[in-house]
Amino acid sequence: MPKSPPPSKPSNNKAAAKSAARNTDSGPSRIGTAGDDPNSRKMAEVQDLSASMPFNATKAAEHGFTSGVAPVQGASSQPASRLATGSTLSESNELAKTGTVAPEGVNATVAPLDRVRVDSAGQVLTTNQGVRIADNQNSLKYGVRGPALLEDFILREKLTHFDHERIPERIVHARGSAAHGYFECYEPLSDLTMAAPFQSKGKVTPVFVRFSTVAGERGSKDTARDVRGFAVKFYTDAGNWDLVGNNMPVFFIQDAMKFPDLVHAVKPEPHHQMPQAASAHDTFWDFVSLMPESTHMLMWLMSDRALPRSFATMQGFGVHTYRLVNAQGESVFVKFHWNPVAGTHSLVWDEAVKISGADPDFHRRDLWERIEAGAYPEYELALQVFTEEQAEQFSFDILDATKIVPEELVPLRPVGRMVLNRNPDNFFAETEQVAFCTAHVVPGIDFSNDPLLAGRIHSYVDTQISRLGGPNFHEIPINSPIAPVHNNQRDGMHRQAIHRGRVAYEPNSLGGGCPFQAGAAQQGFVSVPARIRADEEQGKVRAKPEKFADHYTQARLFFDSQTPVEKDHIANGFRFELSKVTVPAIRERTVSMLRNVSDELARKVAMGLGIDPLPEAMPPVLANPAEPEVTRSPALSLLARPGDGSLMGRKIALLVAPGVEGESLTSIQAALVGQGAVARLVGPHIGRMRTAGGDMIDADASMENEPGFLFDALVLPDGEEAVAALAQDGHTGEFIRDQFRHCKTILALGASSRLLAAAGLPASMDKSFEQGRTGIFIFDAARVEDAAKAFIEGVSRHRHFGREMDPPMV
Ligand code: HDE
Repeated sequence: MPKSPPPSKPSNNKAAAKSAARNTDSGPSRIGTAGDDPNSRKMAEVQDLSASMPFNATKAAEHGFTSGVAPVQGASSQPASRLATGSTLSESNELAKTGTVAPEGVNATVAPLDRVRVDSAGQVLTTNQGVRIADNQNSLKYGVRGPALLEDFILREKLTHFDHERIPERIVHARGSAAHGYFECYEPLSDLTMAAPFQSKGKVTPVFVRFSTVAGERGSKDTARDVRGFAVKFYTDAGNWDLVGNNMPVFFIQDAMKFPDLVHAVKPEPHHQMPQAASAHDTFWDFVSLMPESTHMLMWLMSDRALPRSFATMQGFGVHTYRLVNAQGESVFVKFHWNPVAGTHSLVWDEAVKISGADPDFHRRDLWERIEAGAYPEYELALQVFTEEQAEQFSFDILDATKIVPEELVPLRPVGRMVLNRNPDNFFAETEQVAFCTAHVVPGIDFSNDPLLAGRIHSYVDTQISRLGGPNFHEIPINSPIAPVHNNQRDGMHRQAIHRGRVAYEPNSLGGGCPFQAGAAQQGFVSVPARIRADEEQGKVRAKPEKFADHYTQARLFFDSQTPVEKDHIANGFRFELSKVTVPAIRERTVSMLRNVSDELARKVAMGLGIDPLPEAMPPVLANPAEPEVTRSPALSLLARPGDGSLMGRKIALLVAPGVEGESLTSIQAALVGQGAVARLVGPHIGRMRTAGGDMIDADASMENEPGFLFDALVLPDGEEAVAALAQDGHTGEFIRDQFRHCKTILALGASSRLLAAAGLPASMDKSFEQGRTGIFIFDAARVEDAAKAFIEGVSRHRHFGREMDPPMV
């Protein structure tokens, strides 16, 4: 065997080292005495850094189940100085644009939004290249009457940018409104979860919340009958956590495979693109009546839950079962609930239809105005926590998104509150560009095996890539976390981070191993090793667990738990929607499905649709479902959560006309405003008018531009002349009738009680009006203080359904 040559001595020729260090394409076999220049020092330090990691020390830990559940921290090494890891030696040459060297270990693209806020006060107009624009009125032409010139880069930049101002809208939930705020934790939950927002009492985590409808397009009405999205992005210390929920706790389908079918069925029909933002059409009811698992969700959708009064008065739900995981890796199942402090309040259908014409932005406006007025929407977060062993005993499957866990079975545990206290500065930059993803979880939160959730974990990232133009949507300011971001992902459309150094892979020695994997010890995300139970059949399969086939037990639980008024509204919801269906077979199929929920409901719906006799009940898929633990859940009624009764954010109309009694009017207005209500003077037209006492008042709304159904309650003023003028105006009767029909609180002061009768309100109710039993109060103007008290109490009860009639008498 030939002897190997003795190791060669490294050269100590400084000049040679210097020139070797100035090449990017070759180098000496060994690094000897370094030159005293930066190039040689860098070469030597790179060699030392790389040599400090002679092999991949964590390779062995990549194998085996045990290492899989407790990953080790990645190896890293400290360079002698920052020379070794930089991209370029010239980084120390500072310029106005380049700025300084990247601060060590910092990704400056993640920081509070201040880094991208713009205010142009006192500034001159420029192009996007920062060139000052001398004339923003005219294009460049060859002579004042001559042809426009192609060289007009200012005009072309302006038009090109304008041409591309729109981006694709969300495929579902396109219509939405959002606000910033914070989540505050009541008490540490570290026994249950290591999720950052729950680690200490009083811990505050910033949030951005987007509410939405599902079916309508971006410009569609707010008050459609629809599920509302309730998506919360928590900017936690440990990364972004998105809880992308709805205002109903169940969903139409059980498996992601059916989502495109559901959405195709509910969206406007493909041949004529009608109807907009409505489920009341053939394809939706054709699909759901062939999908009996949707029955439970249909109960919610036909109820007033689908017509919230405000985003501030609806609940939110995570829908799926998730997991909480503590630092020991122990996990429990959890359901998330958001409960509004203002209570759950809804519109009625006739009102929602009218509002959508007069103010399609009703919910967006309400959210914006509440926040501007300091009446911040607030919700309590409550958890339902249960173990895997408990879940196995339930009569339903907790992986089935068409099932709830009744509160009577697993009580709600309040854990914190969320306050929305800041409107976005720019709708597009924030509300439109925000990208929620169910895949965004943080250590301490994990998924269950719900097959609907699994599809969502894929879908949201995928949809953002086309909607927001590439894989770097996480760098858009509203989406970037406040937690540090460091990885080896590079490039792609619209990349903003400028990464220092040449390392974009791992493992590496040239970057000292950085960024290195956190491992379990450094709070890296470790999935719960949820094992499939040994007694469950193993193997690849496309099928559902048997309990998923119980389609009606919980639909019945929901219906049976409603108050009589709510039951009527549900029946009317079905009646309306199915009356818009053009194919009788689809109506009948739906009624036959409803027979499995309640014959009372099926009969009412059938009667409203002229279906006689009742069709046979649809054969259930599961003949003998398990006995439910709970058959009545009062918590499922909207009326179970009246809220704090506050008038904050409520809109009240005070009708005025010349000759109105000014004193009682201003006194009642002051009392209402004192309670946080928005009490507006609504006249035959806007503008100033003289009161009976000779003072001037200014109506800021008119019965034409703000019709009665836009208000939560109505005050009719005293003053003979004003009442006479109002009685002459056809709008007054409509205003009062809508308030009456929608069961809102009405106060008539002094002379204005005449207007009630003139509007056609039933005289038989006079007695109860006087007693305020039906939410209609008649007071002498001299008793304005008593009147205000009674009226405020009436408004805080939201609606007075005692006077509701179907069909309406007025
Ligand atoms: Fe969504 N859903 N979804 N969804 N969803 C989207 O993501 C999807 C589901 C929900 O304000 C999309 O960014 C699939 C249930 C909300 O920006 C898309 C499935 C629940 C929002 C998508 C579901 C939701 C979305 C469209 C079945 C209640 C609005 C744009 C497997 C828990 C978020 C986007 C916002 C938006 C997919 C079912 C709630 C296409 C595949 C169940 C609140 O990725």
